[in-house]
Amino acid sequence: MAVRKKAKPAKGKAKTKAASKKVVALKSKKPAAKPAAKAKAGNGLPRPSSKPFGQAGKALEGVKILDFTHVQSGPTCTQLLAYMGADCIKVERPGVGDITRGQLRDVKGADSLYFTMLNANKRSITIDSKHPKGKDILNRLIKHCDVLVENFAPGALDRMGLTWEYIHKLNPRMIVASVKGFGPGPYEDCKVYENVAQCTGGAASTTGFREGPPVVTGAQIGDSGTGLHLAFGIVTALYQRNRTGRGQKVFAAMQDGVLNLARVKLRDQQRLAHGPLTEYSQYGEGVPFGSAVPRAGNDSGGGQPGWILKCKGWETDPDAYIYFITQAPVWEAICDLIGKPEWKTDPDYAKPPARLPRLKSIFATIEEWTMTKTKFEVMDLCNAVDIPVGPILSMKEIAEEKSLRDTGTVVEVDHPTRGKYLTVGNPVKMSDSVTEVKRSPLLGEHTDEILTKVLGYTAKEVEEIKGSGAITPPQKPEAAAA
Ligand code: CAO
Repeated sequence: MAVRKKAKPAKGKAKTKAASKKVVALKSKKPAAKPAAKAKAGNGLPRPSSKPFGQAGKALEGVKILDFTHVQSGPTCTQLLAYMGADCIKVERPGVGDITRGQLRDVKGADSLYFTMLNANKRSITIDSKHPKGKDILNRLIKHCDVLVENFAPGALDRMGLTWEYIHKLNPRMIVASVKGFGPGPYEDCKVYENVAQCTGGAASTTGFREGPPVVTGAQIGDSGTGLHLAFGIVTALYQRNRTGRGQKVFAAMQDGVLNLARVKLRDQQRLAHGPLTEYSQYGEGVPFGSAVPRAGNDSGGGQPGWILKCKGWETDPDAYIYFITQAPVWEAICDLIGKPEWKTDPDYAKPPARLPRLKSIFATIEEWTMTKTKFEVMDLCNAVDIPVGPILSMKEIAEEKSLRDTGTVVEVDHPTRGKYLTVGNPVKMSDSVTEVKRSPLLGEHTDEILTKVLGYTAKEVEEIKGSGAITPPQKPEAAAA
């Protein structure tokens, strides 16, 4: 343990007197400087809180987000920031709101699960951003907030008059964060949805089976994946702002986000120039490689071969499967478990390079064993000897999994119009910033509250705003007006 040295006492009376005179003189000129040792000890940070962990506020408490997002990529980002304690003010078009409120509806008249599961812990205000009074409200919000997050089609924010120059002039501290489909280049003006990003980011061409067409994944790596990237960018921009005092643009293209998640395939593309990809089962089957990374079915993306194997009940249960990894250090344990102890010393099986051309038959043999057990029995038996395996869990099993409920990863929330529903809580757990999931807001639920309590409008001004049409749906249907 480090022992702090005590300051040496000054020698003799005279020295003490002189020193105290010096201090008085300093005090009369300017405030006493903080003792250097103290400032250094904290690296300029406040003293460690004495409050118990989890009770010192949330990580992003005090951060105000002007949430101009819709559909999935942007809302994923702002929901994560809200989970971390940011005040997310979601701006929605009067009468319409985020288009997903009405998409894939399962309960008549209630916001869809698509919306409710992406907009927890936020407040909703309706503003027509193209109405002059709506623009005034937005100006106030821009001055009030720290971050504007948006994922409109390219150019839409500019068409609202909210260019970077305009926002930056109004609030030089504001961070303006955007998701778009593509970065600058030939496709920068394109509108993009999830699967477009999966296809253009390299995921689809490398997913699926060699003999079949490209396949998109169920995980929303284009939307939610890019939302995650953007959230990371925003938090780091907030951190940099502490030093520079100014905001900046934060941009995440969905193509880039998907490519970042598919980077092992760009790795393989470059390896291909130096010979076949020996861990792909195609190699063992003697099928030559082309010029681009092929689809690899359920081959493992890493150096430890793996495959999905049938388990007991597969004939009737579409999810009675397990992912089995033949990790080299536990090869002998695998041989013992599946009743093939002779493979431990057989030169055709004992070492990883010898196994590579035989992976198909090796997995077929392991499958003969897994088919005699349920996926959970295989999981238990394998984990007992450190063999990494993954049972294929259905969404039903995940929804019912107690441990996910206990950790707050799957949360049940109550909603005034739809009743109870499940959502995914904060997947990141922090010891000093505990997430409580609050239901998504109704359309415009917090309009009055934000106008008066956040932006300081008087009751009279709010009435005027209401009468102006800036926060209410248009009186006549658009078609009739045209
Ligand atoms: N008041 C007034 N107008 C509003 C408004 C408000 N509060 N909120 C939105 N609008 C307007 C926009 O200004 C835009 O009008 P203009 O085209 O006249 O400028 C209009 O609504 C439509 O916005 P949009 O083009 O973004 O919406 P869309 O449904 O046509 O396209 C999407 C949706 C997702 C394809 C597009 O927004 C996009 O490409 N976004 C970037 C990539 C992205 O995030 N994709 C992920 C989507 S999730 O799969």
